[in-house]
Amino acid sequence: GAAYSFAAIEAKWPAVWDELGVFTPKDDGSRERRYVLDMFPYPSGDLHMGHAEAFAMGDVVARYWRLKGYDVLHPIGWDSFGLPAENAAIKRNTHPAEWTYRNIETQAASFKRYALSLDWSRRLHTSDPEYYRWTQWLFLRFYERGLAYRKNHPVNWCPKDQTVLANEQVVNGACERCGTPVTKKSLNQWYFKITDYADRLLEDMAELEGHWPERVLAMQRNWIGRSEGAHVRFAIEATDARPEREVTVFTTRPDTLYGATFFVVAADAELAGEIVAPEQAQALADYQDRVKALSEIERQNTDREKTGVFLGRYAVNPLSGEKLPVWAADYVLADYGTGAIMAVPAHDQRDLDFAKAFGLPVRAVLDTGEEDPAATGVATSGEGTIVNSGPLDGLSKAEGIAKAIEVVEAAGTGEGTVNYRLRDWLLSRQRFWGAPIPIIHCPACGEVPVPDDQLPVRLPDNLRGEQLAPKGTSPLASAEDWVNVTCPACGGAALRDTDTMDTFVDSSWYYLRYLSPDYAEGPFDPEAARRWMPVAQYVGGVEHAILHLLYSRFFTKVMKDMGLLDADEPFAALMNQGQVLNGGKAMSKSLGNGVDLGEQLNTFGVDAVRLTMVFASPPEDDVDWADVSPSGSAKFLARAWRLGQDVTSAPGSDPATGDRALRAVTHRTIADATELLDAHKFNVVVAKAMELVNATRKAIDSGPGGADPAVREAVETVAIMLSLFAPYTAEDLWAALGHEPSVSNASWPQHDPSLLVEDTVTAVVQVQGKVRDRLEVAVDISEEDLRELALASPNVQRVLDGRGIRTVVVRAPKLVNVVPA
Ligand code: ANZ
Ligand code: ZN
Repeated sequence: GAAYSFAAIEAKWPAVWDELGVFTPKDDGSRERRYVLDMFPYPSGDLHMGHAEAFAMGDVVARYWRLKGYDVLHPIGWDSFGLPAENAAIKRNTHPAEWTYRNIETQAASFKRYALSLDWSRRLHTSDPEYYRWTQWLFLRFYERGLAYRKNHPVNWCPKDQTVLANEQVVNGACERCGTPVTKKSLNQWYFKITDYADRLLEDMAELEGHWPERVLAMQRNWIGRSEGAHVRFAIEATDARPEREVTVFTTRPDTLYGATFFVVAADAELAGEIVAPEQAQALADYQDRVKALSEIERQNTDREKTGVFLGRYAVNPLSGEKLPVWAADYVLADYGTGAIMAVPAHDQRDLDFAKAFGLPVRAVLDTGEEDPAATGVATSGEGTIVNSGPLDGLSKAEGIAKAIEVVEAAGTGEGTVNYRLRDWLLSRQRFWGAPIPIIHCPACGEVPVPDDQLPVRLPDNLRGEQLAPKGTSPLASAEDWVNVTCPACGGAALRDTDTMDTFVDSSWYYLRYLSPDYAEGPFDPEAARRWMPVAQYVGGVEHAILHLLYSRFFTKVMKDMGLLDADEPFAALMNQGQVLNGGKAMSKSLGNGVDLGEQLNTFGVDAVRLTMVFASPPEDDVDWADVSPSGSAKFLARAWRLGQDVTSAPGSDPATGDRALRAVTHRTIADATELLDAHKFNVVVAKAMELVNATRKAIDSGPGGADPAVREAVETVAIMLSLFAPYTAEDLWAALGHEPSVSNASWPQHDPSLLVEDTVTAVVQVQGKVRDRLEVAVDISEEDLRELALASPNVQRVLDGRGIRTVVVRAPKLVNVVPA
């Protein structure tokens, strides 16, 4: 027969799929809807091995659900704003759009070749004015709700990229993108008030439990960082030079109030300069200079020796009346809690290290039975009984916390509170290639929103090359005819805001735009959202465990509050695919271990690469390309494809009349594969398909033969299973079986439970302990019958070679041992 050629079948099918529109959802309510989404790509060059893995996994889910009878939505688009396009444009003296849209075309062609079951009609790019018009519209709705605001604040600044960074974009003190140590700079910036949603972001995670990877939920929980505790107000005693001043601390351990022996404010908080005694002002200024010179990396190092400076003032403990020296130190963070703490060295290690460094007293107030922290240098934090603490004495830690809150509340010097680590989302960027912030600054009216009917605020298209280079202010400021506008409120001369939005704003709502990509009345049609949301399966890398997912969850909740959405959560289930490594290491230019996806596809074919990705490991595990065998996958696919050449029964022939043993294998495979797919063990499904191919080949060559309807049933099952991982081969096999395209229109087979009952068993026949034959026998065979069958075996007769028999041991139904005379 014909030979298997991946090139020939890759050329044949895409046009057919396009024409049939098999991957466009019906959206008519005839089937239950399911939305499958892969995190959309950033257009940096062509697709790479990582895309190949992630998208192969998402496609298994989409195709499986389609076969199961769901109406599946599986769209694609591009996250096409961002720095790399701008840097490329500066280097090549072009506009970022050129690089961006050229790369998008390259990736789109590769995606099509890769044969993902995508609905291309919904394609979007976040840098299209038709898209960012709605990003701006959403910004304005957030602004109206008080959820977008501007403030002057020290922000993370990347000196290399010359732009601010969100906390989330600072990794170990360095710019996530370029690795340059991040510094602080005070700037007027736009923020989204995500902190208003901290509680809901936390609470609604209960819905995601069991459907999202546990470690992602843990990272989100940790990022939101909810701490229960108290605000306690301390009076900083008046001096001749300074008036009394009240300073609030945040503590999770109000039970230790009597153990506070000193007081610390963040060295870089304005408060330090406001309260410092005049004679200590110079010492503080010197210390602040030292702190500023440190990189974030150094500051975050917890092992670093504690440093600080005494401010010449005393804080009064509101419960004990004790006077505590006030210090400024850099281990207290300006933007956590209130930026000031009561230091309890006996029970907090950081405070103890500081007390040791500066000879400050240590007083234990919780007797935990452990050794004295003053002596050991180890703070005690276990359970115990409160001591040395007036009204709290004798209580447990938990009782003490409750009681201390009661006491400070009664005294009017504090209250129980909840503190979050989560900060508001800094969204403005001093860069060009992003959605302009739709605000006009008017000398008379202040901030004026751009009216909805003037959206989008388009990026100017006359800036290019060097004009886009970062100068610390947005390049948009230099586009004078763009910046200068009339105020929509008073008609006077005004200026556009020249910042653009963080690209995480674009990606916080793209999953909704897919639902009605041409909708003109809003960002999406609320009716379409009602039909499709939430996303039933989201697929993407764990590098988005915090930022993108948290922001999208926040956007969803705000849109729900706006009445646009019913869903509380955007992504009902999440799958994180592993990385593709080479030689056990992530692929990188410096290691020179990169593998080019295009070359792999040219050498082995799309199906073999996809199958290899899926077969290598469960989706969430890494794949080491040095350990896998795409050529082995290609051989398997050829073997599967050849089955189609040998089936001679007609489509529709009744499998019930076919070979029962093969049917048992087929139906066992179907039953197992269904369970494995539901559990996302795609790699084992591939192994099952391989076993079925082997059993079928055996049935054709040395069993009932290619005309048996059970063989057709087995090969049809192979085609349907393969369509999840190897769509070209599967489609061709399906056609060889005499079916109309497409195999994607087939139904996922149902197993027949009666065929799974194992009513035969293999009996081993030994002569003098050596295996001489294996017999398929009924499970309930009698000892007599089994004995007779064994002795009749030609193999046994040959070995006996005419000798008589001493005894025959029979253990029905599995074993017979013949002992010759
Ligand atoms: C007194 C105390 C006694 C504390 C004790 C802890 C143990 P989490 O759980 O992370 O919320 N703290 C408060 N604000 C701070 C800041 N801006 N910079 C550094 N540390 C700060 O931690 C809350 C605890 O961290 C607070 O409770 C405070 O120290 C410290 F035995 O207050 B504690
Ligand atoms: Zn005005």
